[in-house]
Amino acid sequence: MGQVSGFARAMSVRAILVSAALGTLALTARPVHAGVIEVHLKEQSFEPKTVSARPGDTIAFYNDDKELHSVFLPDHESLLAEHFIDPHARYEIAIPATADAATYNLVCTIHLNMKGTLQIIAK
Ligand SMILES: [Cu+2]
Repeated sequence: MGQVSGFARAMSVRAILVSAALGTLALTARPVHAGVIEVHLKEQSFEPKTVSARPGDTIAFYNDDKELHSVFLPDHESLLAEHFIDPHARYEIAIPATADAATYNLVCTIHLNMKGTLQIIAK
């Protein structure tokens, strides 16, 4: 009998420790808003066409096509200079934590009809 209650106590202590650990994880994860935003280059268009990102976020471009594409911000080359992405390859850029809210044209320099918008939204 004493053995059973000892076991039950050990289990409940363990449950408290686990929930405490999860609580700590949730607390430490919450202030970090940085995320990964996926943009697909598919059938010669950007999906989504308007990409919204916050300072600190990462944008992952995926070339889903069988042909070469590029990504380029002509108005903001220091953030994204022309970069070619092979078929089925991926390329990531990080939006600096200090970036200002702004809207930029996003283009593929190979396909002139392939246009999108990168919107950096305030934190
Ligand atoms: Cu293209």
